[in-house]
Amino acid sequence: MQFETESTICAIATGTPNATGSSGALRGALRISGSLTLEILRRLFKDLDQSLLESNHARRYPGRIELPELGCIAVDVFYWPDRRSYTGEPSAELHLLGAPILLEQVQQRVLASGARLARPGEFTLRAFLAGRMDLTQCEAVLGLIHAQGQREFQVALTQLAGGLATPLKQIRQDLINLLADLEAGLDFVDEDIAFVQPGEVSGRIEHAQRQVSSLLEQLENRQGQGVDFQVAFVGPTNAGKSSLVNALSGTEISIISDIPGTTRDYVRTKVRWKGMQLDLVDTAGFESVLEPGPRAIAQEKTREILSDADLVVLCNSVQEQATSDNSEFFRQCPRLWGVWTKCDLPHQEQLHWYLSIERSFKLSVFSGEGLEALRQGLIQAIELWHQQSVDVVPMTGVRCKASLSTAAQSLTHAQEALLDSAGDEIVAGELRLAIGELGEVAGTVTSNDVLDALFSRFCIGK
Ligand SMILES: Nc1nc2c(ncn2[C@@H]2O[C@H](COP(=O)(O)OP(=O)(O)OP(=O)(O)O)[C@@H](O)[C@H]2O)c(=O)[nH]1
Ligand SMILES: [Mg+2]
Repeated sequence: MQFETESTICAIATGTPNATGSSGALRGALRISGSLTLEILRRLFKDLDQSLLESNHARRYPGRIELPELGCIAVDVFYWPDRRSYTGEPSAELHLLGAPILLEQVQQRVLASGARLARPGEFTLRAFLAGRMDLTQCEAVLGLIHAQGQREFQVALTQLAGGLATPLKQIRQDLINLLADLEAGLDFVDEDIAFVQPGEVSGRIEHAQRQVSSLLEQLENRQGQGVDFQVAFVGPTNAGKSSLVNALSGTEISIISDIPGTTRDYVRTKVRWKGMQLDLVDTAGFESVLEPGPRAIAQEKTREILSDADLVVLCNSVQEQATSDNSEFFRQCPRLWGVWTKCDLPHQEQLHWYLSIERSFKLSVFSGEGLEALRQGLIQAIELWHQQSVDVVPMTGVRCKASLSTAAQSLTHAQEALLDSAGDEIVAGELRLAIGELGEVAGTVTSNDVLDALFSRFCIGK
């Protein structure tokens, strides 16, 4: 991709099969951006009030445009004369009926008036090059375009508002200040003037280290890689695990029978609650299997699922006494809830878990009792999970982690250099590397490869 920003670009932004994948929308928009925007508007809309067009504010005009064979059509013209536009340069949007034939004909007129067709992502690229957005925000725009569901949309919106960029910029700025202090000291080394004491340098680097590793830790959380919250349903055979997963997901994905050991391979179902996606994983019931074979492998799989899950739900029938037999299974699971199943059947008043259980529910998939309480409990758990992490669109997550790890390494080297009294030049060199890496995340320092990789994923018109 060439970063040519001289020409005025135009593209249909919505309302056509290309842009939306649908066969047209009620309203369509055509975007124009570049220095010729005003001139193009003048050529297209002879009836436009020139004094309004020359105003310094963003304006909206009811225009009319004559199209061959189609006649005169109404067009709403939005015009941004200055840097307040999305791209940071004079821009306009023409809003009209979403019929593809109309949009294409208007686009032809715009092209004939001096614009060229925009490349994918070129509007957002211009916004980036004009300093209107940092790279994480450009990726957020891409995240918004591709968001599947409310949750992904929300993550992208938060990122667009500067969610990740704000703490990163602060860490980077602190390090730049520290570097400036060190470099000032280097200039006056012969006079033996220190602008900052070694103990203070170490403290300031340590502060940055803590912040970088906290960001990294939060990004390590699987949300950054687009992995959903995993809930594993485990327990003795015949406890009603598959029935519960089917009931929660509203599917019949798992086979149910009264023969113990019906589920062998684990079964994963995706559900979306309150716009948040999660995985419900049904597993093979606990059995003691002595000889090798599929049943033993199924037990091993259950163990793996259990240690990978974000939340484990141990199911036990109210008619069976819970036992501590499998307590070693739970050693690695991060959170354990308990569900007493089949509560429609006669059972004792007092039910007792042998394991330490964070939350306990009693339910029946036959009567429906308790099902909604469990569902609400799970929703709360996922909401909390999302709140506890810096959530970023997957693309930013991958890019960011690589840069943060390198920055963390440089900061460690800087600390080691301080300990070894290797000299301020060495410490400054490491700080410069860390600052560069942190700058790459926000796009303060970028290579064309990164920009190419990012903007080629956009659609035309964005
Ligand atoms: N009365 C009653 N029976 C239930 C309930 N839930 C499940 N069952 C029955 O219990 C039996 C076992 O149910 P499953 O869901 O297959 O149990 P499971 O835990 O998946 O069993 P495995 O796959 O063998 O580990 C079936 O006959 C279900 O119809 C319930 O809420 N009440
Ligand atoms: Mg089952």
